[in-house]
Amino acid sequence: MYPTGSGLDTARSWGLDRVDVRYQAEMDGQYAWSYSGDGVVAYVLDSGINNVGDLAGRIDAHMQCWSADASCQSSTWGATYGEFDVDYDGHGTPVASILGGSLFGVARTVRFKDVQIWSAGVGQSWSNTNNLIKALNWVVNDHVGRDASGMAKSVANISHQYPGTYDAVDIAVRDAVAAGITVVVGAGNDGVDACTRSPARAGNPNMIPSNPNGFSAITVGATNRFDSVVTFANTNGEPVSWASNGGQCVDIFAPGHDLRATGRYGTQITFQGTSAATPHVAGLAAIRLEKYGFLDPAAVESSIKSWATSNVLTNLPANSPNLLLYTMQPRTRICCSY
Ligand SMILES: [Ca+2]
Ligand SMILES: [Ca+2]
Repeated sequence: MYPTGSGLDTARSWGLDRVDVRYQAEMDGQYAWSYSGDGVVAYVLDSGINNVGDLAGRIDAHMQCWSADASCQSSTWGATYGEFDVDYDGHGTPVASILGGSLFGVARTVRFKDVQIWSAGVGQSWSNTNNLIKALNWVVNDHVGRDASGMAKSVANISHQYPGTYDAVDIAVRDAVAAGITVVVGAGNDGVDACTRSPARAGNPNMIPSNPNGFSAITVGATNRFDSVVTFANTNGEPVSWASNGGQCVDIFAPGHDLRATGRYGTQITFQGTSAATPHVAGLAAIRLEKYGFLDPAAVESSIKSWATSNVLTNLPANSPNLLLYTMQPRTRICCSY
């Protein structure tokens, strides 16, 4: 039903067109991939994923983590909690679509688990860090439950930020990484140093409390179609009302401005922000996990960063890495007809 293995498709968003090549001049209007995230579970900690568009039939669990319950609750999409039980906000659906949708996604055969940390404004309070912590705890248990040896292939996408730093949030990220889950986090859209935000700062192992083993997330900033980091001063003829966070808690940049994805009603929408950049990287993490069978999160991160395109970005915030996501994977042909 969905493409597997390698493939080539019209790039329905400039971000897909950009990440499969090294340089602007090579953009050809297409997106090519040699792995699609087979066998990988993508946990999307967000406003929910609707079973629509290029995500239909791809979601294997639906967890509600925004109520006052001590732990996340399994629920039936659209039924258990009524209108709150779907992606009412319209954020999580395009995030998932960019990560792995069959039309707009980077990793087109990944399976999803929808871990809803807010809905229709419920639980989205900036002071409410408990939902994300509950969600990460559930993800760790589910990941371990899939393979007691800790070798399940898992990526968690968190396109969500709080307006300050919260030790408990970053410690929960640390514990998920320690369990073997590659955690990918948005840098945030405030135009500030990402080290002043949680969980964005968890991209830098030195910013996570009690972290002797140096675990960290992969924190992602956002670029536009001209390979400029999105800043308030950015021109290029495209208005911006937000700016990517930057600094030494950011690991890598990816397309995050004026993108296309499946929206909550199943139709194509425009979507942007570091929320949109992050799932591009999470998609590549899924591709890496398929390609190598299993990698621990540190190996996934180092492979993505060492394979990234260096020194093509402009308007880089101070102390940020000049690294742009590059997804194309060399693939050894297993058989004989060329
Ligand atoms: Ca391309
Ligand atoms: Ca990192």
